[in-house]
Amino acid sequence: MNLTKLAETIDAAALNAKPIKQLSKKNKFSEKEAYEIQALSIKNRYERGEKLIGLKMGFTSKAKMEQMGVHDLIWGRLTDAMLYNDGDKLPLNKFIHPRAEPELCFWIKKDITKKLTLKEAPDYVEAVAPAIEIIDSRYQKFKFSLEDVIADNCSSAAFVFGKWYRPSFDIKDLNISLHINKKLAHEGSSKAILGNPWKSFVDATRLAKKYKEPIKKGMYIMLGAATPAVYLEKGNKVTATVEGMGSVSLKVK
Ligand code: OOG
Ligand code: MG
Repeated sequence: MNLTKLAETIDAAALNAKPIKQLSKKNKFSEKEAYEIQALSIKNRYERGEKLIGLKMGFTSKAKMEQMGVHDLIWGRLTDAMLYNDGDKLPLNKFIHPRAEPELCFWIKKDITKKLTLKEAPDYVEAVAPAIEIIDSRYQKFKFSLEDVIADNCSSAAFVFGKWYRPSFDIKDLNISLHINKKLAHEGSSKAILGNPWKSFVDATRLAKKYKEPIKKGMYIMLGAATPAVYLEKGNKVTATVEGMGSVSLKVK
């Protein structure tokens, strides 16, 4: 099996916003190989000039695992081309079938070279913000195996964050909600993220070490959704609100 070829297939699907069949239907590859496919496909983005600016955690909540029928933590890469500003327009034609999820985002204060403990973690975080992640599986019908979604950079497509707060802001049990055009789509608690969102960050440092993708100063870490994701349609205004942290939004055009 040619991992480079699979990486090219998935990269082209993302670039052209054209869905493909699940890679795993015709190719058997392991979780380790799936991460190799992910790294190879992101290499194509770097070659087009994109820069790595962060990492994202996925399936850190039961709500998400149940919605997608998988049961393991995953991580993916965020590039500068995926970053939007609060209030920006999100061009639907760049995506296949985008979904939004409310999240928390960390901004990294200094390079991390080891797996951190929960106690050490706050020292490495400059700030925390409410955020929206736009996921867009490159697979038809948004259906995949765990290996498929890892190879597909964990559906990463876009992200946006709101105002920054000090890392001492207690984020362990905050109401997190997602509105579409002012109508509540989902709400939950930040507790849904592994019982404590800081644990998601600790896991990110473990995985960054394991897969040799160090978390550096200035990077963004998306900690994973606290609620299921919602499909977006033209004209939607999608807003994520985190208790005590205000809101962040995108307009789908
Ligand atoms: C995979 C990405 C999951 C999260 O926050 O749990 C994720 C998917 O659902 O397509 O980003
Ligand atoms: Mg997410």
